[in-house]
Amino acid sequence: MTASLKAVSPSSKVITHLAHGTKNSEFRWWFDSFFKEGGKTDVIGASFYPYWEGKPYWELMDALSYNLNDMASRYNKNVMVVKVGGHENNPTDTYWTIYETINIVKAVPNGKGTGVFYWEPEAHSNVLPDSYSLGATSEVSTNVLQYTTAIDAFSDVFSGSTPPPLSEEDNLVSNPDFESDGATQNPSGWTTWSNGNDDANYTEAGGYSGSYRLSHWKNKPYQISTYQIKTGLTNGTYTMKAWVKSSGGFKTSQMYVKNFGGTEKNVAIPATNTWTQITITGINVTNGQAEFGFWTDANRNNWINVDYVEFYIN
Ligand SMILES: [Ca+2]
Repeated sequence: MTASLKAVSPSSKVITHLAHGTKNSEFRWWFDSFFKEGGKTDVIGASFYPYWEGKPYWELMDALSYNLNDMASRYNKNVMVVKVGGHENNPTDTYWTIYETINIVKAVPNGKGTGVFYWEPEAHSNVLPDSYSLGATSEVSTNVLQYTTAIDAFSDVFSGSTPPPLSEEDNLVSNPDFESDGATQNPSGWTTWSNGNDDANYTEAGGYSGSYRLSHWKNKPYQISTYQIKTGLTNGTYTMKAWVKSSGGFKTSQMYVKNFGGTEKNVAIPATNTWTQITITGINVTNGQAEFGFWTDANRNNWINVDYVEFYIN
């Protein structure tokens, strides 16, 4: 096969590709036999899918790096990750999978790491007959797709100009992206307090990242707090961030953190139709815990949207 390709296109590179890019023993077993039997290839390709491996990407990076470095040196070949991807509903995780994968390929010695391809980033499970869900899009309306922030990793990793989102490994918020349950009242990982208006607290389509967002809304006045209490924290200085939109017009509408050993800190949720990131810095935790969340004291039909919440130690 290689010989016939080179006959018609001498400059074309031949890639020989195996799945399970973290499994060095499989790669050695296959390529040892391949080269022993006279096989020829220009590039050794690997797939990398933490989702299919059933593990978070950060537990697999060392194994991927080891295998790519070994393939490059053992056979003196260029290597590529020819298929990478993550679940469409978890763009932050996918962002970091791509970002770290590119860094690992760049670090293969002697310039032998030559590329990273996302396999079918344009896909979405709602529009494909096989429901393939490892694309990098969200469905903004029926059959209309938009790339998620996951794909930004391809430019960010080289420009370094955009601070990447926090990795899930470091973010202490449970269900930070409101993707865990689909559209529901009282999303998992979060606790709700209300004045008898729990139905004003729900997730729905239209996320800043992924498919879903948290919303507060009701066609009558309501009070809602959607919050988490974290214990067992290392004492130190923390930061909280979230992406928000709001109708404005509230009596009170804010992101807050309290019960961390200091005076409550909060920031108002601005009236805007554009996703806007708000931040609370300098949260000095001295008692090993914190409560953080979103508090609204609403007039009729006031609304907020919230997505991708971060709480992390500096
Ligand atoms: Ca989301």
